[in-house]
Amino acid sequence: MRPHGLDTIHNVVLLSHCGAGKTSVAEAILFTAKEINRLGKVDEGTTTSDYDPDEVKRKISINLAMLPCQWQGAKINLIDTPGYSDFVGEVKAAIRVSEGAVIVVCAASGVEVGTEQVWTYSQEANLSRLILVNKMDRENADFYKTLEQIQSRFGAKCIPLQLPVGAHKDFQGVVDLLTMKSYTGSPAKEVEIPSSLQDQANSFREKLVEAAAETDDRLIEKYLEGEELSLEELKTGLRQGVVSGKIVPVLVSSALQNVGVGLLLDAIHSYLPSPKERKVLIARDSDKQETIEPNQDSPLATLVFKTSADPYVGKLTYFRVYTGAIDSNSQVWNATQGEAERIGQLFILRGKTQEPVSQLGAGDIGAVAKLGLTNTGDTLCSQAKPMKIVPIQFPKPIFSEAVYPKTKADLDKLGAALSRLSEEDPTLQVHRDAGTGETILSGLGETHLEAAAEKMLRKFGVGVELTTPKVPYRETITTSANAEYKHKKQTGGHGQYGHVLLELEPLPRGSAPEFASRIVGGAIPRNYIPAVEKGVSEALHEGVLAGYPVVDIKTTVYDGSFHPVDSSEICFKIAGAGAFKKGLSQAQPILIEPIMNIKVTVPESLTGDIIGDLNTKRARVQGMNPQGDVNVLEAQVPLAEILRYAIDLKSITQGRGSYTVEFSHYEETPSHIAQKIVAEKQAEKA
Ligand SMILES: Nc1nc2c(ncn2[C@@H]2O[C@H](COP(=O)(O)OP(=O)(O)OP(=O)(O)O)[C@@H](O)[C@H]2O)c(=O)[nH]1
Ligand SMILES: [Mg+2]
Repeated sequence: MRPHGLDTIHNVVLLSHCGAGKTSVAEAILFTAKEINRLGKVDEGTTTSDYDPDEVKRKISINLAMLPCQWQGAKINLIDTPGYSDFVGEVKAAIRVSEGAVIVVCAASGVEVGTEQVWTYSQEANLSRLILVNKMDRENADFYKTLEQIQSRFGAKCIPLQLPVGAHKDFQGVVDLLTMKSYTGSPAKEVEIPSSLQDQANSFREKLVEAAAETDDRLIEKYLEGEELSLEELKTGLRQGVVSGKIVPVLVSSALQNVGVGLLLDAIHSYLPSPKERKVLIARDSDKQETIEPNQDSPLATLVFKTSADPYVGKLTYFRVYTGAIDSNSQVWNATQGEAERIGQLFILRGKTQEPVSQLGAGDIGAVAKLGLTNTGDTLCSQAKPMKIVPIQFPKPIFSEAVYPKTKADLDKLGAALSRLSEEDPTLQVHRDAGTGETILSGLGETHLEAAAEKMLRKFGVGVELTTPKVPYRETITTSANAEYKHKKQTGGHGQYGHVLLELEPLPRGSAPEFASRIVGGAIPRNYIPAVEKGVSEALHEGVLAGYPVVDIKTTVYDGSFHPVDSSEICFKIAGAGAFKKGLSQAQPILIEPIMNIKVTVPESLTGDIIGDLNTKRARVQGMNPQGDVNVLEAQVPLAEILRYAIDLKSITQGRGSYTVEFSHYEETPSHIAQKIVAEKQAEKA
């Protein structure tokens, strides 16, 4: 492959609702561009893009995949992404390194939830777009109905560039409204437009010509004077419209039959922008951003957008070059970490295959193996001119499960495997819950965590079980109490003696534990006071109700007695713990539970259902802010009620809702629920 410059590359992300056909379209593109000589199928697990064993098994895409091809002298870096919402982290990464997007819509299902979501993401990222109405060969495929949905949701700027010839079993090809030719069969043959389609084609062409003319003063003048615009002029106008986002052409295909794919490649090449037409976003200080022009001859700046564990080469780092060029076997500066990094052999990736290259220039995308300190989101640049490219905004985890290793051998490898997993996938997080002692894996949904567990077994050989996490309840007291404990034993020679009186007082929620001494006159010698405190702080680990840690208490030792021979530190520790436990039982102990702040974003029409559901979850709705045609609900809700909210919300809204959640504070658990928890704990103990 000859090296490509800034203006002969297109970085194009494929986006859609799950299953609209992105991976199949990508496969047909590679086949049409002669990068592969056999057209693989998702259903047979033979596509270039879905090569990961988990993808083959599930017949869905899980990871983004790089699928470069050559077309008419240009290099098209196609990036296939997963449609399933649990894997949106991959989508965000792919969008960040693209200038253009092809949004695939299924001709039978029309515009779906995921279509609207990727439309919004690509709009936020300012990507130039094409829409591809795919699966025209399917039963129930309806181009005109789908077009109507597209235009009503996304606006009249979505204009057909093509019309289908036939549909379902009779789908034969497409009419190109610019050249007014038909292209049917695979490989495509140019034929005349069927007479039955002629009027339709004329009227849609008129709309396309008008839109193309409107992008340019000179063209619109000519158009309004009734002059015919040349094909070149139309293409130029159309290109301006697409690059600026004023026009989104709608195309037609059947990926399975490889129909319409050559014209799609033509459109990507002709209308989607090159890296040269997009500025580079640089982060100056903590939150100041500025843009610079991309330039092949400037100092190097590349953004790392993905890290994966490859079975053969180890850690594989995907990056996009924004300015300058990067060489194999060189040294670069990791500006994010502030350290130098050695670069070995550079690769171009095509699915799972890696082609070695000596250099990658501005605008291009590649990978390198075995980097030591570089993470996703880092900028690799020249040490002489360090800069940081604005990193990718990944969604925060919302769904958690507890991870239990299956065997002792799994336990030993668990920590390392989990940290590599979260290093690979920035939408996964791991932490140990100090309250419950569980290892918690958090991500974007149930499927996301299941896939992570499968990956852990396959790549790192660690078998785990995932379960709903325990709620980190706490215990505290509601009134003050005094308690006395005397530890006294006479066994043969030396006896044991410690005697302590404690006062327990409740503190406000979220306080640090306090301990004080009011001993005067040496009722307990001063050197034994730390032992009393130690006894109390050990007793804090386990409450008297259900054995949860005890919090928000001030303990004061105010009296006691000692024995000149039999007293010891250990005796006062035992007495301190004993008095504290007694005090807890007397001070009307309660169970408290974590309350979360939750923000749910849902379509207007589903707001009532969401509030209804939240009410059954003991939530307090605190605010409702309409934003466009969605509502953002803010509520406080006990963690115990929303452990599986990702699943509930998906089923209530068919995937139209999203939420974020964070810890707020602890509150008393209602007594009927607390009683149940205490009873369960006691049964567990017995
Ligand atoms: N009839 C028909 N089926 C298609 C076409 N394109 C894709 N399919 C089928 O639709 C299903 C999903 O196709 P994929 O290519 O995996 O879709 P995707 O958008 O990559 O799916 P995700 O990656 O899971 O979001 C598979 O069974 C394909 O064989 C098409 O043009 N016609
Ligand atoms: Mg796919």
